[in-house]
Amino acid sequence: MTFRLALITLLAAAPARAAAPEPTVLQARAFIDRAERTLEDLNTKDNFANWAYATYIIYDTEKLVADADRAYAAETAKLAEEARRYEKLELPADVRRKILLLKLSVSAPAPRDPRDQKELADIQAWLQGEYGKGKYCRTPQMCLTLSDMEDVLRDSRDPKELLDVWQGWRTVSPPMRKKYERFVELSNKGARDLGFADAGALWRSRYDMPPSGFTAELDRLWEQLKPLYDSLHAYVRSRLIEKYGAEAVGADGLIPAHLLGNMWAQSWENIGPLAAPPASDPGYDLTKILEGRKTDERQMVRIGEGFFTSLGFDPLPQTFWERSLFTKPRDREVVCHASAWDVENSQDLRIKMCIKPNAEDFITIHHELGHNFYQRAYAAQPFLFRGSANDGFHEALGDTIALSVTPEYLKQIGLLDAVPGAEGDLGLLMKMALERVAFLPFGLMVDRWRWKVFSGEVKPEGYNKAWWDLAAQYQGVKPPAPRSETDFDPGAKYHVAANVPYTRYFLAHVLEFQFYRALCKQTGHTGPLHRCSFYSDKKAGERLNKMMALGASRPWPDALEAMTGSRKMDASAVSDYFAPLKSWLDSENAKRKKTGSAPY
Ligand code: X8Z
Ligand code: ZN
Repeated sequence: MTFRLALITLLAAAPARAAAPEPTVLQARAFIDRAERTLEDLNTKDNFANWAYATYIIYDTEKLVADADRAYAAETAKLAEEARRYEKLELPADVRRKILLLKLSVSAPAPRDPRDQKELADIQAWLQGEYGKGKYCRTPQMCLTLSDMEDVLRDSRDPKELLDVWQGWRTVSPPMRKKYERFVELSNKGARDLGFADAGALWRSRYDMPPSGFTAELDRLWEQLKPLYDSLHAYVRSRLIEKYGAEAVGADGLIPAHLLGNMWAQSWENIGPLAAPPASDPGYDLTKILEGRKTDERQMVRIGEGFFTSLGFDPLPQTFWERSLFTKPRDREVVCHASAWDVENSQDLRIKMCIKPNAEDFITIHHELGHNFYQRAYAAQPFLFRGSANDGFHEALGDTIALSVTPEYLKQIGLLDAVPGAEGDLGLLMKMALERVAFLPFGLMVDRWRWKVFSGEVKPEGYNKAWWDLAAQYQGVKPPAPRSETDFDPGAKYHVAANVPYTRYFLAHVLEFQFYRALCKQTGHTGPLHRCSFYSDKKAGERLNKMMALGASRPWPDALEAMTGSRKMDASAVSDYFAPLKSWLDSENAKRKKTGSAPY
């Protein structure tokens, strides 16, 4: 800052010189072409470093990743600043859009000062590593990884044991707190250097509309969805009271976070048997089927790939099978959180995931492969357009495919002998609601928290309280043990530690139902929406491909229109899908209220 001021004074004192000539449109295009070439090269290097770190966390890979991240973010910030010269020109639409995407592309934008740049990249790499290595040691000899603790939450119904691992995992994050505080300061500095109010404002500017319009869109969608979530929440809560007792659950209308089968209470499919509607058994359990057939990790991925090839997509390249990480290595630290990679513009696609042979991971495999097939579909786009229409689209693709994993589909591929009749519908819908409806408010609250943190509305001394206030407000969930500001529970969630924006998952959970409904309509499906599978429908594949091939070249409403005929995100497809469950939940909840068995 001092340096810049000094420079201005110097210029003012210098004799008048001819003003720099106005740049031309031709120069603007040459500039952005060059920027893309430079960034593509740095991005590939950064990808190699990140892969090495995420699959082998040691001091050296941490340093390599910090340096590669820093180089990429610094170059992006420098180019974004240079691009300002051209912004006043009457630019062709593609050049203008690329300049915009350039400015928005880095989630923790680099500040101007090189020392700040290094500090920011160092903190980011460190936080990721802490999360990946995190363990809870009951005794010095008995340490549990996140993966071990997730097993407990999935399978145990002993509240003491559940509480122990819930608290145990959250011992990993308090050391992150101070660094996170500094991380917020530095990313805000970078965002301000680019002309945004703070880093949260930059994130909210990624949706082809003014940021305030975007938050209003989120509110509108949540209003559409909230009644369904509330019905599910009330029913699940009353079933938990039946299981664990009124005292264990409490009388405040909230659900203790350790009873929902998931470390973050973000999706509840693992308590399926506890919440299943009586007398509506779909008659199969995918986890048991996979276990029974001894389906291994690679085979699970092959089945997922099979869905995509049935739609007409090419099989994944040989290198995918050679370079991906499918299982948790025994001899080294890795970041187990699932991710999909495009290391060298679609020539080197990979996934990294510590797969377990269960239904939850089977679905996540489809999610990850959706990323890879998206990446391949837009590979011919110029670098800055290699992304999805908005980040929700990328997250929605694989989930759309997974909605087609119906009993009918499982029978077609030989995993299931008999398809349940209509009597299994409620059970099927409940499973899906526990997975996807339960997720919705969590998908919103994570970034509501971060936006407040970035804007300064929530200060470091209120980090943890603000997190749980939002969990209560949106999810109706509460911590099962007293929390304080010595804790840092947000850091126990991967996307906070790794600085991955989260609203994308909320959007995805709306978009995937919209995509699915449109594709099902096209296949001529009749009957309840949730029984539709577009497996092996080449026309569905073509339509998906057409949307994905656009990459980020057009504003997202264009891509949505190509896919669904509508230019608006719309939660009515979610309501359509779950309509029979919603009426059943409402009548059950009314009955329980009347008999006093559900204290709301
Ligand atoms: O992080 C993921 C994917 C990778 S993009 C596994 N998801 C969110 C999460 O795990 O919190 C998918 C659903 C939400
Ligand atoms: Zn994803």
